[in-house]
Amino acid sequence: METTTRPDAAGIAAHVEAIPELAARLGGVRAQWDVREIGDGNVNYVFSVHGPDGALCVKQAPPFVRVAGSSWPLTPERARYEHRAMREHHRLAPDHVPAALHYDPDRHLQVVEHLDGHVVLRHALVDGRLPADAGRHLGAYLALTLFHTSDLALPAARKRPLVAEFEGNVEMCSIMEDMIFTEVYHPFHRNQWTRPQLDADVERLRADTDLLVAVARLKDLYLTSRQALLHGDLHTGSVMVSERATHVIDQEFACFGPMGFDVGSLFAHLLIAYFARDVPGVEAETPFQTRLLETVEAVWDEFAARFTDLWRSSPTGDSYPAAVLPPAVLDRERTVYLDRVFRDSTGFCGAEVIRRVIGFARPVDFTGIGDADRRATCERRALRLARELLVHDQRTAADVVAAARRARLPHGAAG
Ligand code: SR1
Ligand code: MG
Repeated sequence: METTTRPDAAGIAAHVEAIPELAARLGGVRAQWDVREIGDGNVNYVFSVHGPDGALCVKQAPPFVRVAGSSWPLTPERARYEHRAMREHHRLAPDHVPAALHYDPDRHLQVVEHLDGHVVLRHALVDGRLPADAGRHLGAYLALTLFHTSDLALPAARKRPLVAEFEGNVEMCSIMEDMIFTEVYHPFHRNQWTRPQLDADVERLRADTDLLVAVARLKDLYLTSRQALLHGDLHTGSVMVSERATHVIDQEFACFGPMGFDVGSLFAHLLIAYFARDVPGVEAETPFQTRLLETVEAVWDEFAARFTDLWRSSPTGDSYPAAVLPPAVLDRERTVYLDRVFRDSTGFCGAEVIRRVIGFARPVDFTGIGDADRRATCERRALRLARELLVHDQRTAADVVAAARRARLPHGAAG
């Protein structure tokens, strides 16, 4: 059954009621259930259902992009890939990915564990709140999901069929291919930026050959790499946090691709939050901004440490065979491998920042700044960092932090 209209609370409750295991989780009877639409993402409808004994989250994919309606058709099959990736990532990182409980292929509807007491990380950041362990949790999540779906952990005979499963997520991947790496670099009807303040910045960026080449190389990497099973859209709106826990949701863009795509996207949105808190003329970084930069470092440090440990303790894949590589050489190669992931991450971070400033799906961190001049100053600084990350290789997370701080320094009258 195709979903061509907006699902309603009664339909969601009826669906849940028909599945005894789900109804039992809620307890009571349907008339006692409280169904609310809670989704604020661009793509799908999301509801919470609370009963006397528990709660569930229900997500339905219409055959179009939610915020655009029927003017932008999109395969509802994305729900199948999301469900499949969520199951895989939950198995690998159960503390950081909710359990996928049910999938209805006809309605393109999934039911997942309700995350009690959580809020969307982006909303928390806009409110000036950042749970102390979120960076460490996200680094662990990235290490577990990316390592265990790579050739370092999976023998080729298991990895190839898994890659093949996700190769079908063509429409979602092509959104990323077009939106991040191409559309923003030429006139396209969905592009938007703070006008007229950033007009000259956009023109300059589109004429910047070094930057265009760097972005083209990243597009090639996204298209050709099958390094690990990615979340595929890891921004701060895809992360739910409570004071103690961190969970990653919304895996509909999942595909095999370069690890740096996930790591870099997360960096990008932490850095967007960092620049969004700037007040022109005030040079000092606020303590909250410092914490955001520390979080970028915490994500990378935890990721690199956990990834290295996993590689040492569970080298169960077919790449880098221990049978032929002496231990000291293998140890050095671990560093080389992570250096490459880091370089890819900073590049993808730059590309993601640019598309979020001048493309579709601009983040509320920036759009929520009512004063257009102030917003443009914040966004211009973010663009400045993005160029630096794309055109000059950064070696460490501390280098990225230093580059972010430099991007805030006044550059002429424009700020
Ligand atoms: C249909 S495109 C919607 C955009 O918002 C999502 O979060 C993705 O990032 C995508 O680019
Ligand atoms: Mg999303």
